[in-house]
Amino acid sequence: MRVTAARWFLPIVVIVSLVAGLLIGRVSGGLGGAGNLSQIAEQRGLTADEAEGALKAFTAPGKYDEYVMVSSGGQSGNLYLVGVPSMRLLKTIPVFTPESWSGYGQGADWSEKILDEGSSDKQARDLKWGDTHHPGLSETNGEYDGRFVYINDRANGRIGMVDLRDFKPKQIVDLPNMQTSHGGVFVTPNTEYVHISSMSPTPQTPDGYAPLDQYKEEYRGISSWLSIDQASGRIDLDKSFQIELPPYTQDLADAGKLASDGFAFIGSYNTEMATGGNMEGKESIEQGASARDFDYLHIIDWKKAAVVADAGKTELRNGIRVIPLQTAIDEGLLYLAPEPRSPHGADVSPDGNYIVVGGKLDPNVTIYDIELIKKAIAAKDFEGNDEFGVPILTFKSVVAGQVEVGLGPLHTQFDGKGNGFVSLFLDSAVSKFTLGPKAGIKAGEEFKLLDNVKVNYNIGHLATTEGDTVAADGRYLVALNKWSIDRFPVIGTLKPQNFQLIDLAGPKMKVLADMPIGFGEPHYVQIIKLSRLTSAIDVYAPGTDPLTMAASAVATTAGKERVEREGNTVHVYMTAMRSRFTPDVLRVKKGDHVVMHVTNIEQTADATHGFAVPAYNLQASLDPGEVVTLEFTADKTGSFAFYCTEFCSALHLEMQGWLLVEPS
Ligand code: CUK
Ligand code: CUA
Repeated sequence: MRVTAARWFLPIVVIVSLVAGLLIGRVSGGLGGAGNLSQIAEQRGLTADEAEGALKAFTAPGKYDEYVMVSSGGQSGNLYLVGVPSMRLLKTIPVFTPESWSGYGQGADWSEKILDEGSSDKQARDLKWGDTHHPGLSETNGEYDGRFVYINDRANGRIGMVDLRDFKPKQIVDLPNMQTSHGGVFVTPNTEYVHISSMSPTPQTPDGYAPLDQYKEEYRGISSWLSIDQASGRIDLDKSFQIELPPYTQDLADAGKLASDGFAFIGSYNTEMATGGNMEGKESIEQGASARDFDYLHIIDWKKAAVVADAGKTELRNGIRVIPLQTAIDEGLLYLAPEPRSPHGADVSPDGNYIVVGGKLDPNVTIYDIELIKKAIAAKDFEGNDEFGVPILTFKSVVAGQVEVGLGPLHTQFDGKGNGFVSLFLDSAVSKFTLGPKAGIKAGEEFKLLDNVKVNYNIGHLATTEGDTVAADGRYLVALNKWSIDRFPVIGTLKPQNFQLIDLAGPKMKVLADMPIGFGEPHYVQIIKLSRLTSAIDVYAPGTDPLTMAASAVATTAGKERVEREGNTVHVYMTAMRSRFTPDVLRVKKGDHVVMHVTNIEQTADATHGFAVPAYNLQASLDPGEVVTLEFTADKTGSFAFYCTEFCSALHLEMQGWLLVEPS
């Protein structure tokens, strides 16, 4: 379905020149369809630029976009899939939050299990929300491979895994020893590990409490290396390990690749270790955390750390191996490099040579070179140690260059052609700059500002197509703007977020389209070529348990539907197909425990049925081939209608039945 360049080249040239001609008063006649297009542009009040943008972003009905953007969903606890360049919303994937359409977390066994297991004793409560920030697509040899995506819950210190065969979550892990999870959901280049670090340091005490005046002694940051089972994509905590870090606020992070393979880089702020207390005569955290001119980029040798963990130089802490801070120092796993003023992003270039850091309170991006870092480590070129004894590499020895890009630089992405693109929160802009010679930039051209484009408004992250991989292709950039202010009609006091599509094809960046996001709040996205999503299935094999992706032991086939009673427990083996449930009348006694195994026995793509028993607060969605189990105790008598919630056929409205709970 991809549109070939040849098919588009001529029409685009014709249309663009027509539209341009129209605007200088040359109304074209006698050119059929193309002439009409210029009239349409005129009637709709489009400038030539706008009309061109529309053509560049437009994906015709029935055609597919070249890329799929996997977006975090912020406080919605979800992921969203968006087509690029059309910016059409394709789908919501619930992860940390129940969702009614898919019946996620609304009674179906598999989804309840995921949410329950991800809501462990640590929380001592049923978690039904999350704050998703950073999706991490799985990789092979540093390229997206379309197998899995991982997503953090910044609020509750958790991480979820979505299988890109059926695009449904399979696992939520409540991470031990860290109460928040934020920086660097990234995979290592062959998805050996998924990394996530803490944001707020946590006391590493048995009860998780320590007074704030023991912040330096008891609180610690954590870098988690979660081992991935390659067949299922699941996290195996037994094979995972954590590295204890100083109680700084560890922030965004990225994996080394190619030249820097085996390393990871985590930015940090609040190396001042401010703890607030602004009603107790102390500075607020905001003031305290901004006092120093430098914070620290953390440099972790994760391959060495894995060896150290396997050698047993760890403590078992709440079920996971932890490399204590002193061990990390002694074994040479952890180094710091100064980074200017309250940095946020830390991003590795596609070639792996450069690590770009944006300091929120500094107008420059600072660009580190992995070769210089390795040299400084080998030569013990340290400008000192931090309070915990971690060596600090000499700033001048490890920095390849700085580029003044504008105010409030946050995050950087790349085009694979030697350029970086940095988001400027305060300037509401994106700046394009060159990296150094190791990224293919000619001598004399390195570390230069090339271009700047305004965005609307207050951009947080930005993402380029395949931008986190070794195969960044520099086709499009999406700006993820925090504020939209006046871009859309007044529709209340809570405004949409705004994604803006930016064309990177020419020397000048150009905004092509706005996409208001009416749910929030996305932080980061990754953009994968559609052609890489080769694991995706259209229909489940008959009788599939979505949790295991294997045949379910309780699947039912046509003609094998039955009701089995064992004492007070009633097992119902039900099928769903257009347009009936079999059986469609269920008789139980008050107090019975009812276990319903429902199989959608269809094999036609998109023939999804819903199964809702509103009286018992149950709702499931059954895609073709899927089996779900719903359990409840029939504790109230009554004649309760159940029905299919998905408009599946001409006789969908007839797809209903009765649950009769008779008095006992
Ligand atoms: S953080 Cu949101 S704009 Cu959580 Cu990635 Cu930078
Ligand atoms: Cu099945 Cu409606």
